[in-house]
Amino acid sequence: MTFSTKDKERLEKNPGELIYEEIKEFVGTSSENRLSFLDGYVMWDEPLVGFADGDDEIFADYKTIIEPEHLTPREALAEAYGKSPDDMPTHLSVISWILPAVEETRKSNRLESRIPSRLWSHTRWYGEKFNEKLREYMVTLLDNMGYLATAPFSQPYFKTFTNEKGPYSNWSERHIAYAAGLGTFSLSDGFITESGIAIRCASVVTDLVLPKSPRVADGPYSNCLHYIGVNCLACIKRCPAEAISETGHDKLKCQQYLHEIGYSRESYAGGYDNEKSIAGCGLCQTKVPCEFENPVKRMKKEME
Ligand code: B12
Ligand code: SF4
Ligand code: SF4
Repeated sequence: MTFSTKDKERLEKNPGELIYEEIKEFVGTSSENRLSFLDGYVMWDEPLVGFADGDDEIFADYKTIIEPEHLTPREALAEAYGKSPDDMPTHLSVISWILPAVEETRKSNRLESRIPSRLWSHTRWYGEKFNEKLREYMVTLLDNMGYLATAPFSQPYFKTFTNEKGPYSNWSERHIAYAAGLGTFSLSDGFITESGIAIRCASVVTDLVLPKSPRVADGPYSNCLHYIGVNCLACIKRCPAEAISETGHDKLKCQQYLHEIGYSRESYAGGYDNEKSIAGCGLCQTKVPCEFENPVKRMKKEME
């Protein structure tokens, strides 16, 4: 990957736009976003991109909201370069992106009530492989431009743990996306963006200074109809594991269901790397009002 004089001019003029354009272009053109064994089926729609200040105090708060192991962007970048957080440059930024599932995938999952559709399952597996390529691409691009960069999720130090509520990690992509103003959490636990909840997300930490995206949400759950007092609860009915209730999402029940789901190999034939490539569930993220849009925004618009 080469970085031309033209790219340098773009970077100086508007770094945020350059980053957004690069992510959008990669999603739009990469063969990794296409399933060759399904006539080049495209998995992800146009991305959403947001930026957070690497030293935003919310990252320190996550040590209490999640667990003390959750890394701040400064710790994550320093660890990737084998240095101390204090040795990192003064200004750090976090780039966060959202990959919305295409309509056909969402529609196919709406028809299911026990296991995910073939398209959802493939998108869970190959779509995350694409997400991984996008992380790599962005880190290489920033490195070629002369900046420090790391995708914490792809680093050997990324870990998942379990506490009494269930699994958590030391780099939660959704909490990063929340910090970058891309959406909020919900009753089902999923992250609701302007393109809905049927998404995947990822992030990169860098010392390229980027404009902080505004956090317009009123609070960490304000894109969910339930938390603004609307009787929705559609996700509760969608969950075959009874892992969602009016008090929230039981991660342990959900995880157990994902392990014991008993996918039928015959009905998912084609294009598998191995056993693991039949994966996911996400029934609570389709056939619900938050599937492909911010339902609270829609409701407010309808009331205008
Ligand atoms: C461990 C894990 C799981 C676990 C636990 C999920 C969880 N809620 O943490 C299990 C196995 C259950 C799981 C299931 C699924 N997963 Co998963 N999983 C992860 C993983 C690897 C780590 C998550 C993590 O670190 N969580 C941290 C804990 C602390 O988060 P939490 O408990 O939800 O946090 C709550 C509190 O912090 C609370 N909160 C309380 N006070 C405050 C205050 C503030 C200010 C804030 C911001 C929050 C907050 O808000 C949160 C929501 O209640 C991530 C990848 C990653 N590195 O991020 C993917 C990820 C979360 N999974 C994802 C997906 C898509 C799924 C599935 C749909 C499976 C599938 N692909 O078909 C299901 C969905 C389950 C559900 N109902 O949400 C996506 C999320 C998509 C979305 N719209 O949210 C992620 C981000 C993967 C990705 N790269 O996109 N997953
Ligand atoms: S289905 Fe309704 S209650 Fe459940 S997360 Fe979506 S908006 Fe919230
Ligand atoms: S991912 Fe499946 S099992 Fe987990 S909460 Fe959603 S519908 Fe229930």
